[in-house]
Amino acid sequence: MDVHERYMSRCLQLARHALGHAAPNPMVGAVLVHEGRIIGEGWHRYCGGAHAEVECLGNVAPEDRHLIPNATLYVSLEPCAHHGRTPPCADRILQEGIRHVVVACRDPFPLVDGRGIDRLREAGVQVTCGVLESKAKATNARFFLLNTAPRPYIILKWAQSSDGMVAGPGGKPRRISSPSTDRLVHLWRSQESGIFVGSGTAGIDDPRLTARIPGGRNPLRVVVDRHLSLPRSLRLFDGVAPTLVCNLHRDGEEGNVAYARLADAPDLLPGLLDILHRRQVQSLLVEGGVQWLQSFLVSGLWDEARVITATHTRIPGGLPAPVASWQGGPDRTLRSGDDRIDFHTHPRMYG
Ligand code: AOF
Ligand code: ZN
Repeated sequence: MDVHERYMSRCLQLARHALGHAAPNPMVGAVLVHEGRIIGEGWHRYCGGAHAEVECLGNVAPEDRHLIPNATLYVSLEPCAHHGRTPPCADRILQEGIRHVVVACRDPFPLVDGRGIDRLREAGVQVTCGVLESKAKATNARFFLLNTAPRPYIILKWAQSSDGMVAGPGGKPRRISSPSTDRLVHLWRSQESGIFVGSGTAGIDDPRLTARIPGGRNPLRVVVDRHLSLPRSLRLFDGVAPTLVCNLHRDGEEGNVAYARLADAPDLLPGLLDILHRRQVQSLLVEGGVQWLQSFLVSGLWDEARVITATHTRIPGGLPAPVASWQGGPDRTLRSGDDRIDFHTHPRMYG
């Protein structure tokens, strides 16, 4: 790893602090280096907050401020050039008199898309691009997808017994994963913008779909309920977190339950993803049921799958897990209590 890569790696580490907080914005980190010493660091903490560059510059100690024009600014995404919720970072960089900026990757957001880099170069700033580019893109896979594809980043998740069952006979709910895995799943929930279940799972399991860990941010709860037949007594409607009911009949809002109308089609998945994309839902954790998971898998509309296998539990005669052809083993495996968690990435992501 060369010097540029080392500082960029730090930028990415800072950026990841914002997982679950920056969406639909990207996660971005910035580091300011003067003669081998970091004099400022920062990251974009939440959507609507200051951008990473501004955070970083704001964290430079008063006695180091005079060093800024001779320092190199590292940032994991191209500095913006537009007036959004905050003023353009490219302008701020010029005001500070910085002469060298190292960027990991271009910002695909249509209002930026190269303009930040151009503005800096036109003003005589040396801009080095592409340092740890693929790592930076992978870190912001959700943001890149939001700006380049008409759907959210999709993570499939299910828990199965060692003999491949996700529920008891007849679909009767069963606790399958270990308590430590359950806490991890709550962390995963807090990291994504939306969480999805079909109406069968909503009705039978009556899940809360909230992130019950300290400081956990609740995702938008999304359910498909074609004919609005789910009872209001379900926890999904408890008002604790916002819920979106995709259905065939109506649009509208009641408290923090929103309704979005789906076009009636044999396959509701494209319409569902379109609604979520239009609402800027950057990522979706799909928790069930089996039929929906299968339909995401069959259509290839997924980016990651996290499969929890309870290695000591068997459920004879249970409800079989989705059938997946992974094209190779998992990219990562984790042990959690009595469980094994296999992480699969869609083959397209390696491209
Ligand atoms: C940067 N540094 O740290 C981030 C950037 O609504 P706003 O003003 O927050 O702008 C959001 C857009 O700005 C977002 O879509 C992306 O293009 C860029 N994010 N840019 O220079 C940052 N978070
Ligand atoms: Zn910016």
